[in-house]
Formats: sequence, C-alpha cells, structure tokens
Amino acid sequence: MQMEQWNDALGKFHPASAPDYLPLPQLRELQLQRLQAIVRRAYDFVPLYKKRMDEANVKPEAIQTLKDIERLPFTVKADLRDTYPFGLFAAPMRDIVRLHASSGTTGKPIVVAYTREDIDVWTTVMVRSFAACGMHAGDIVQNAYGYGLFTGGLGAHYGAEGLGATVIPISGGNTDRQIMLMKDFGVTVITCTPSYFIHLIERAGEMGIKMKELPLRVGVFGAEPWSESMRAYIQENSNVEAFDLYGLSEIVGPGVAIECSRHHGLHIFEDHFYPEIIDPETGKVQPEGAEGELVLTTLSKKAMPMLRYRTRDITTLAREQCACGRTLVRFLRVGRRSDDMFIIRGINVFPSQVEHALLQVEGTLPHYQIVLTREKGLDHMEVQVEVTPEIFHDTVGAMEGLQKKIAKALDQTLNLKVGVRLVEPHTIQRSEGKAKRVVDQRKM
Ligand code: DLL
Repeated sequence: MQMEQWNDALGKFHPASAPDYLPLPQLRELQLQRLQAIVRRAYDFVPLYKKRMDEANVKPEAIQTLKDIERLPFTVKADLRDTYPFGLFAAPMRDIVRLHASSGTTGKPIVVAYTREDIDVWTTVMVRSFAACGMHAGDIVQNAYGYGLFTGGLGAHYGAEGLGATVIPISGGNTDRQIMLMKDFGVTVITCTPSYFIHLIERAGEMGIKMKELPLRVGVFGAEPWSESMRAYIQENSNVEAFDLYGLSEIVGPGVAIECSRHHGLHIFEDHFYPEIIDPETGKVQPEGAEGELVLTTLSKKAMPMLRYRTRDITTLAREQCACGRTLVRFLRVGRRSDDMFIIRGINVFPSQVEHALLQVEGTLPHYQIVLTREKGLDHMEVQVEVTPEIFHDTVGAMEGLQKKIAKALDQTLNLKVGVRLVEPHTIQRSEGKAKRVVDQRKM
C-alpha cells in the first residue's frame, strides 16, 4: 500500500502504523515465525508450559502451521494464581524492567512482567491505537486512566508520548481538578473509562462549564464494557469522537485492540496477539463468525508469554477487510464475560474476592449479595451481608463495629471503597441453583 493511502486511512500517517496494513500472506508468515519462537521460549523456560505440553504430547516442533496452535493447552487465570508471584516468567529478573498487577480471584493479585523489549512492543501497539483514533503530535492528552499497578495509566502514557503528543499524567479521580485542567490547558484528547468520562461531562455541567465549548475532540475509552447508547450520550454532550480501546493485563494491558474511524469492531494487533474464538463450555474452536470466548496468544512477549490465554470475554471475529484499509481482523465490542467477574470504576472484581474478605471477619454468615448501581457515571457497589442472630440482636455499637471491619477487609482485598449493609439473617433471597451474588442495576 502507498504512503498516500495510509495518510488517507489514518487522517495522519504514523510510521509505527505500517504493520496495520500488511498483506495477509505476509502477516500470516510473520505470525507463524513468531508463534514458533514463543512456543519454544515458553516450553524451555516456564515449567508449567513444559509440563502441560508434555502431558498433551506436543513438542514445540509440532507447530508447523498456524492451525497447529489448536494442539496447545489453554492457559487460565487460575494458572497465574497458582504460580504467584513469578512462576510464569520466561526471563530472569535482571531482564525484567516492569511489573504490573490485576485482581485475582482470591486475596492475592495476579502479577505480569515486561522486559525492555516488551515495553517497546506495548508502546508501539499503543502508538498504533492512538494513530487509529486520528491522534497526532500536537495533541494534548489528559490521561485519566489510573497510574500504578493497573496497566491503563502507564500503557496510555507511553503510547501518547511515543506518538509525540503532550501528556498530562493526571491519573484517575479528583474530578473538579480534571475539569479545570481540561479547560485551562486546552486538552484535545481524553483517555479514561467511558463511565468516568460521563461523570466528567455531568460534573462539568454542574460547574457551569460546557464540554461542547472545549477543544476536546477525541476520547479513547476502555477497561470496562460500554454500549452504543453510552457512545451516543458522550458524542451528543461533547465534541468527542469516542473510540473503544481493549486490553487485559495478562496479554499486555491496553493496546490489544482498537476501533478505527469506521467504528465497526476493534482491530486486533495480530502481529503481536493471535486470536481464536472458542466455545466457553467445550473449549472447541468456533467456526468463522460465531460468537464465543476470545482466546489470545502473545506472539512476541518475552518476560511472560501467554499461550492460548482464555480471556473470558465474549465476542465475535469479523474477518472481512475493514473499509479503513487495515488488514487486521476485528472483533465486535465486548459486552459480557463467561465468568462472574465485573468491573467497577475500572477495577476488576470477582465475587470470590468478596467472599474471601468476608471469611476473615467473624460474625458474618456466608450469605451476601453485591448490588451495583451507577449515578452520574459513577459506579457504586454495596455489599449486603447477613449477620448472625447474636450480632443482629446486639447493640448498635456492635453492628457498627462489624460494618467497619467488613468495609476495611473489603478495601484491603479489592483496593476499592465499597458500601456495606448488614442485614438480618434469612433476608437475602436463597436460590435453588447457583447463588445470585451480583445484582447489576447499572444502565450501560
Ligand atoms: O483493563 C487494560 C485496559 C486499560 C484496557 C485501559 C483498556 C484501557 P485489566 O484490568 O486486566 O486490563 O482488565 C481486563 O477488562 O478482560 C475485559 O473484561 C475488560 N475490558 C478491557 N477493555 C475493555 C473494553 C485493562 N474496551 C478486562 N470493552 C478484560 C469491554 C473491556 N471490556
């Protein structure tokens, strides 16, 4: 493809975006070479992969074509928990320059690692993501993804800098200050969760600031499911063109896939992340175009390769070429998962973590329910817990003390402030099958 065509498709050409347009035979060749190398690396350096592959009777040499990937065993979140903290690393610590972490299913997080080269790849896929959103040098980017162990903040930061844009590393929270800087600095791009941007719109309105009068023109939103109606709300109440950014810590963080200006599915950076769709019940690879669970293999990750990682995110792959000219496959927006994880203010939560926290506090019964609500774009989580009859009939002080203890245990486990309501024994509805732990009343 000619440079002019790239220019046309992107609005602004960025050299890092070139692999987005590779002719398919070339892309497949590159994927196969990288797959063979990564499988060899995983087998040689990670005992868990060696054991699994030996059990399945697959040696690295067995990978002769891309389809042979289907012979490899899956990797799941529990594997990261069971090898906590560093058991899946395929590089010595002296080559690892960064660690991040995300929620696990119990009290401990899952840990992910990057070599210098991994950070460079991550930066490139974020540069390609931002270029696809029409961003360029000269843009002023307010990065309101959280900085810290969460991958959102630093992932977007390196990408925006790599693109040559100006970054404001404001992180999440402190809404009034966000709005002040947005206005005073002439911010043109916002990166944050979609629900937080809706909150920013609402708060700006209360402060008498009209989003529509600000120079803000692009929003790169992800880290949680959102909908076309949220996009419509955002685009009606600001001048932002809203793009969907997808990623997960286990694979790299943000930058696994991005929407282009056609807004018709998210392009996966297939030269680094190899996608498959499986039936979440049977694990069988699904035929072209069928809905199922997204499985991803990292093709270039050195510190912590992931072979056939089950994301639990449900989607569909669209193989027809996109009108934007990218040859990269797309998937449809992720709206649900095949497990019980939910996301609140960008933080992943498993009901099992709540259970884990409650078990540490005496006087509670194993009956609880999580109620999720959303007000002005802000998510709220309340944990309703049944307490023992003794506690319930004790003094008000005893109840308050218990409530505080539970809130503290939850905060420590989830890293999130949540509401706690103690309820009388037998008030939470019992179910005949699987307990309904989460009541999600948020309107997406
Ligand atoms: O959320 C990485 C990220 C940061 C993505 C900033 C985009 C922007 P985790 O905390 O590991 O990583 O959570 C990963 O979040 O498996 C999905 O269930 C969900 N998720 C992430 N992006 C989207 C999206 C980051 N655009 C989990 N749409 C994933 C729907 C999303 N769900």
